[in-house]
Amino acid sequence: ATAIYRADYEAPAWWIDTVDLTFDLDPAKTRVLSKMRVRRNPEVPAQALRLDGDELNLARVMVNGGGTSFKMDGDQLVLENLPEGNEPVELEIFTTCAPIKNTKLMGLYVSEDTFFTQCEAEGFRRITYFLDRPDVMAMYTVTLRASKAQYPVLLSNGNLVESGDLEDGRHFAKWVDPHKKPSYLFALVAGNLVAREQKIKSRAGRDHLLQVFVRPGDLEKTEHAMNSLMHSVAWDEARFGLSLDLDRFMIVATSDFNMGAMENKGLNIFNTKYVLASQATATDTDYANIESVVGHEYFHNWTGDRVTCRDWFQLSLKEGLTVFRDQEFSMDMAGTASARAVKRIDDVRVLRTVQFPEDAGPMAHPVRPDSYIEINNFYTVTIYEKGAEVVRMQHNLVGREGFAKGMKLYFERHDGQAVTCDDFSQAIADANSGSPLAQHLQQFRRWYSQAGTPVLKAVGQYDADARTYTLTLSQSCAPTVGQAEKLPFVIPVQMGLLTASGQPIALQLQGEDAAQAVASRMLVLTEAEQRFVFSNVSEAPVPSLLRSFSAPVVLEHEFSDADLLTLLAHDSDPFNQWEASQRLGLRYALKAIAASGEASAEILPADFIEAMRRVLRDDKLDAAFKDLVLTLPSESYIAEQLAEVDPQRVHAVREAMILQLASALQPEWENIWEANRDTGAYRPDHVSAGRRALAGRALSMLCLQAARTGDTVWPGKAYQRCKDAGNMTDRMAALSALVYSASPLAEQALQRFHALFKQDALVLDKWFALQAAASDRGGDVLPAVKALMKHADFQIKNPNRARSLIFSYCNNAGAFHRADAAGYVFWADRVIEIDGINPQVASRLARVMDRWKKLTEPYRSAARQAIERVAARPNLSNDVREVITRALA
Ligand code: BAL
Ligand code: ZN
Repeated sequence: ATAIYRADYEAPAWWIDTVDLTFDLDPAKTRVLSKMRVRRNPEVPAQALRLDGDELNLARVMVNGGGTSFKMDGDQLVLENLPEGNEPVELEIFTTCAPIKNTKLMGLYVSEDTFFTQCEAEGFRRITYFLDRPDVMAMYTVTLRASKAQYPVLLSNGNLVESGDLEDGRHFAKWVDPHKKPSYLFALVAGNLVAREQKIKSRAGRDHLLQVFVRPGDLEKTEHAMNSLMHSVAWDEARFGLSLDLDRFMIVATSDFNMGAMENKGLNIFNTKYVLASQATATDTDYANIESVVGHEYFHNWTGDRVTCRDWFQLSLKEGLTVFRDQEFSMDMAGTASARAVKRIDDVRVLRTVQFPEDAGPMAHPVRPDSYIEINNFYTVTIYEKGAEVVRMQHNLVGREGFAKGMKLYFERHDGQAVTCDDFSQAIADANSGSPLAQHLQQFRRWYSQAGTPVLKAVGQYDADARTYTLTLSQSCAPTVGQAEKLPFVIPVQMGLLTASGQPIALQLQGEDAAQAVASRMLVLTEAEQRFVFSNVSEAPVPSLLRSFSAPVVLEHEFSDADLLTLLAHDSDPFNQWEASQRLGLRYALKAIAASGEASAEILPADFIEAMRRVLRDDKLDAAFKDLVLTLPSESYIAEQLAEVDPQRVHAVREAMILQLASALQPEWENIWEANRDTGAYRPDHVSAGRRALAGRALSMLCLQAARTGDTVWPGKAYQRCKDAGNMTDRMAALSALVYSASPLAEQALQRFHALFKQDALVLDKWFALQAAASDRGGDVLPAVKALMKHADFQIKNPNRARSLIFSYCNNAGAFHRADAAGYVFWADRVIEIDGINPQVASRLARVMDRWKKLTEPYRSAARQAIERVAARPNLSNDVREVITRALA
C-alpha cells in the first residue's frame, strides 16, 4: 500500500453528470447495472477514464450502446478509447457482488436479512465501478428489485417516484434524488422494516415527512430518536436559517455498523445504539447520545451534503464543523447555563482523554492531514473533536452573530460544491472583516496544518506599588511525526481575575478606559510570547485562564493549592471551577505516583476533602456538575502527564484516591443517595439525569466502602435496586456498583440481569462491557473475558459486541497491563482475528497500543513483542498495517 498526499490533488479528468442504477438484490449474488452519462473535464488534459472498483465481478461494459475495449489496472477499470471531444458519453457497466460475504460492512452488505450500504469513505466502489471521490457529484436515479416477501421495504436517497409488483413474487421501487451528490452519500436499504412517521411543516412553510425505520418489535423505542430529529430540524432553521431541502427524511437502524451513523442524503443509516431507547433499556447517556448523533447526521445535510469535501484530506471541513454544530445543539437543548457547562466539560474530557494522547502519539496528524495510507484510519478524534475546537475558536473570534453571518456567506459561495477547509475559514473571516480572525487568518490556519497540542504557559506578576498585574503568555508545541518545527498559533484566551476571597476584578488593560473594564475578556495570543498588563488591580489576583476551555491547549500555570480552592469555590466560569478540582486531583495523583512504596491510603489532603464535602453539600450546584467535580482525572489523562508510565501504579493511586473519597465523605454520600435516589417518573432531562448520575456515584462509593468494612447493607440495597429499578440508568448504576466493588452479590445480579435482557442486543452489550471493565482482583478479568468470548451471546463479527467485550477489556488499564503480558497477547490475537473479518474494527483495536513507548518495563518490551507479532503477519489489511507500522516507527 502506498501513501496518498494532499499535495498531489488534481481535479478529476472526467465528470459524471447522471447515474442510473438498477439493483437486483440477492444476498449471494446481487446484480448491479449502472448507466452513467460522463464527460471530459475541459480544464484538465485529456486522459483515460479510470474507474475505481473493489471486490466486484465485471460482466459487461458498453459505450454509447455498443461494445468497447477496456483494461484492468489493479482494481481500476480503465477506458482508454472513449470518444474525444466534450460531448457526453453514455456508459453502461454491469457487475455483480456478494453482499452476504461482505463482513467488512463497507459497500453493500446483509445484516439480519436486511440489505444496507455504507459508502463513506470508499465503499461505493464495492458496489459498482465509479469515480469514487467526493468532488465528483452526480444526479442519481435508483431502481431496487427484490423479493417482496423477504424485502417488503425498498429505500434509497431522495423521492420515491414509482413502485409496483414484478413477476415471481418480486417488486420494485424507483427513487430519484433531487440533489446532486458524491458517491459516498449514496445509500440503499431493503428488508422487513417498520417506520415511525411524523409530518412536519418547516418555518418556511414546506411539508416534510420524517421516518425512523427499525425492525418490527422495536417501534416503541423510536420516540426519542424522532423527537431528536424534529428538534434538530427546528434548531437548524432557528440558529442558522438552514431548512430541510427534502420532502422526505429517513433514518434506518441496523445492528451491524462500523460507525455510529452515516449521513447519506435523505437516508441516514444508524447504528441501533444511536436510535433505540426506552427507559427500561437505555441509560441517560444513551438518550443524550441519541439526541447528539441524530442532530449530527441531520446537520450534515447542509454541512457535508450540500457543501462537501473536495478530497478526504478536507474531512474535518464537514466533521469538525458538524461536531461543533451538534455540540451547540446539545447545549441549546440543555437550556440552563449550568447544563451548558456540563456539556462543555464532557466534551473537553473526551478531547483531553483521547485526542491529546492521539496528538502526542504515533498517529498524530493535523486537522487537515497531509497524507494517509488508509482514509478509514483518519476518522479520528483529531478530525472530529479537535476539528470542532478549531471551528469553536473561529466562532469565538468573530462572535455568535458574526459566525452566523460567516456560515451564510459560506453557503452563498459554495452551495453544491466540493471545497476545502481554507474555503470555510475564508468565508467566516470575509464575513467579519476587522475581527481578530480576519486580522490573523493566515496564522490561524496553522490550526489546520500543524499537529500536536500547544502548551500555553502563563506567568503572572503583581506590582503592589503600581497596582498592576502583568500576565506573560507564551506558547510552544512539541514536534510530531513529520513536523519538527512549529510556528506560533493564534490562541484565544478567555480570562478573568479574582481576589483571594473570590471577588471578580474589573479587567482594564493598560491604556484602556476604566469605564470599559469588564469581568471577563478574551486575550488573543499570536506571538511566541506576549505580555498583558492590567491596571488598577488592588491585590495580587488569582487568574482564571482559558475560561470555557477557549482553546485546545495545555495550560501551565503555577497555581497554589489556595488559588485552586478559590477558583473551585468562586469562579464565575463553571468550567474553570471544575478545572480547579481536576488540577488539584491531578496534582495529588502525580505526587503519589512519584512517591516510593505502596500507594498510600491518604493521598488527598484534608482541605481538598473538605472542598469536595462543600461541593456535595452545596444546594446551589446542579447534581450533574457535582458529579463531574467528584470525578477524578482519568487514568489515561494522568498517564499523559508522565514521561514514563507504570499503568499499575497509576491505576492503584487513582483507586486509592477514590477509596479515600468513599470513606471520608461517607455521610455525604449517604445524604446524596437519600436525596437523589428517587427522581420520579422517568424523563431523560438534564436535571433528573444529573441527579441519577450523582445517586449512582453515591451508591458506588457506598458499596466500595462497604467492601472494606464488611458492611452488607449497601450491597444489599444495590442488589435490590438491580431487581426493582424503574429505569436502565438506575439499574446499570446499581449493577456496576456491585461489580466495581467486587461484591459477592455481583455474580447473582449479573445472572439476573442477563436473564431479564437476553433478547435485547444493546443491553447485552452493556452486560458484556461491564464485566470487561471490572476492577481487576488478582488478574481475574482476563480469564472472565476469555470465558465470555465463548458465551452463546458473543459474536465477534458484530462490531458493537466486539467493542463491548474486547475493546472494553483492552481499555481497562488495571486489567489489561499485566506483568505476565497476557493482556497484550490477547490483544494481538484479537487484532489478527478481527482483521480477517473487518479491518476497520481491527484497526481501531490496534490503536489501543498507541502509547506503548511510554510504558515502563516489563510492559514496554512485552508490548513491543505483541505489536511485532501483529506486524509479522503477511496479510494484514492496509488499515491495521498503517497503525502498526506507525506504532513501531
Ligand atoms: N461521516 C461519517 C459519520 C459521521 O461523522 O457522521
Ligand atoms: Zn459526521
